[in-house]
Amino acid sequence: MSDTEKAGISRRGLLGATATGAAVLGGMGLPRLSLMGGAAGLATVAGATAARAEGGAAIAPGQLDEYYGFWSSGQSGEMRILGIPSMRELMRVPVFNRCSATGWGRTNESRRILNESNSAETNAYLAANNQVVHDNGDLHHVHMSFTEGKYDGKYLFGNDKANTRVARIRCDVMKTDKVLEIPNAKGIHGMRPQKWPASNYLFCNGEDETPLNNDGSTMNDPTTYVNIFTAVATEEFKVAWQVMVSGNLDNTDADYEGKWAFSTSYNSEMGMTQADMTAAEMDHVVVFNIAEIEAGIAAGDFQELNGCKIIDGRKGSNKNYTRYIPIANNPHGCNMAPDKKHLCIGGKLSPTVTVIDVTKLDTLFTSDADPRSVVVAEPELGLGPLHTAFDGKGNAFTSLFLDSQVVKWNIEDAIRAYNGEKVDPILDKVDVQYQPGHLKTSMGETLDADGKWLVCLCKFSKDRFINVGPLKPENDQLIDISGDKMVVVHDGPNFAEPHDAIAVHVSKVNPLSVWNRQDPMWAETRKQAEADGINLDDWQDSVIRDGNKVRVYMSSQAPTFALDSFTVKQGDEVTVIVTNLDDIDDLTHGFTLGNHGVAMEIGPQATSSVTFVATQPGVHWYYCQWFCHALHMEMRGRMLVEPAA
Ligand code: K7E
Ligand code: CUA
Ligand code: CA
Repeated sequence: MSDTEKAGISRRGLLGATATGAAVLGGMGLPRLSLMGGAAGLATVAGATAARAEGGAAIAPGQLDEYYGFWSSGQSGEMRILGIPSMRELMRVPVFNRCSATGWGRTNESRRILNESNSAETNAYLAANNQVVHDNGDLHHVHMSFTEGKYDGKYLFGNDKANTRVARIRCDVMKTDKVLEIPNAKGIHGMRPQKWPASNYLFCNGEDETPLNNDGSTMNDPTTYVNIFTAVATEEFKVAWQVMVSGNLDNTDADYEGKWAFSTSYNSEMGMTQADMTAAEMDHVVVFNIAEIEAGIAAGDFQELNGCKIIDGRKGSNKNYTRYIPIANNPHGCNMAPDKKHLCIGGKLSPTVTVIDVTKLDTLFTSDADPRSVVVAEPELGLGPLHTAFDGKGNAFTSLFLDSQVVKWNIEDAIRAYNGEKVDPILDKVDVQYQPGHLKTSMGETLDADGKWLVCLCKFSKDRFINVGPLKPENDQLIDISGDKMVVVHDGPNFAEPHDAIAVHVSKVNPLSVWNRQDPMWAETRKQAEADGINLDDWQDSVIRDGNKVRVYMSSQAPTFALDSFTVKQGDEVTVIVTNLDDIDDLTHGFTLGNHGVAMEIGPQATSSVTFVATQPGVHWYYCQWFCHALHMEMRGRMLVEPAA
């Protein structure tokens, strides 16, 4: 038994014998505070509410937020977690991006997830371009899974408009566990989980038109182009079915009865130039009839392409799969109100929001009713209406991109005005800084909408912050909507580029602090370890040679790696497998190998692995890059690479 091993075992024994790891750690080096105690936590949430009542967004040091804000990050490709109302950034969760800190996109575990569903074309492209994963993503929308119209705290989902993917994030560990490249579609933009009875489907809009068989045999004839709407089965995270539609697909939402999904289309013209895309006076919303589509699939009324069942829901297909409701030129946002009845479509080029009564939609499938007969209001709200959010009290909040405002309006008043009554549905307008896109209310896309806060994601921060060069931050503003008048209470600079966010009450989410040793994330790695006769749950300091493949197993416990050196030969393919045996809240280690572009996070009780070819003979130090202990600097060791003969 090596000295290191002895040290490790005795340290583990010490920690295991102590009820509060935090106290032990404090004694060993860094002082650590536990801020998450049950009673203390509740008290500070109450404190946050008190601060809001006083009209401020301030959350004092040591106080906790009342809501998790799950933010998209657009072209940064990650998901971010902010606290609301403090607007403090709490965490970044890599999804489609690569992450220097955590090794997402570099570790074997993350590469398995990122590449699991790649098409043959994607794999060929990556190989030809010396890439192992796509390096980017464009994550516009984050939504949580629902049970009966309410957040269930199980999963978050995100889209990748750039590379036609969707991803699932586990809320228990706040890590991405599934990535799906969607065949046949191009450019997944709008994305929403089903709300009722549960999020069995994730609805995904294909924004970009291409020939269905996109193999180059036809390219310049847009009449052969189609767009694809996809339902992903959320547990298996596989395509359940697809629908071919007329016109492109922008944003989407689902109703509270599990009957419908809806998508806006700004290019019903199937134009290939901007002039052509804005030529028609009316575009449309597509209504998807879920039960009819399921029946059509069951009855075999589909074509199969790239492993997906595609139903024809185009205009003129004379089937009950879809209906097309005309909407003024180039609509954008698509938001279902928590009154279970009203769907709000942002006009964008039209100053209106179109309100559709979804309880009338059956008539469009059972009669020759005019598709516009389901429109019950169309208030003129201002210039550039994009997205709408709700307070659960009958009011709606719409972002006005061109006016740089948020407008609060009443849905029932808008309906009365549409019916000819003299009533102004607009209740309030507030200036925002500057040119807002999405906006979200606390719990507002669920039956628990509570009308407390609104987050407005401005595309420009114009004059709001000191100049940081030609590239400026965006500005996420927090608005108090608890009173009659909206009050902007916070400016939150943010990096490229949040499109959407949701505000989820802390009672809905309950992440772990320490990983479960049996987590499926490293099941493959565990299998290999078993084959090598290694117990990943125990102290490991083994180097296994398998031809020119070398597997280096080392556990870690603050502040040591089980191996303070290991030896390989130049040209070996080396896999380093690190298990963090510390089982203490907030005790993350890392493994960074100097001059090899290798770094990874290993959370408490987690296993992580990374593979590389040792091409450079000589001495290379590895170290823990996560500050974990007073002796964190000393948590390092050497890889000795013997020159090839
Ligand atoms: Cu309006 Cu991609 Cu939801 Cu941007 S989208 S704002
Ligand atoms: Cu372990 Cu720093
Ligand atoms: Ca158009």
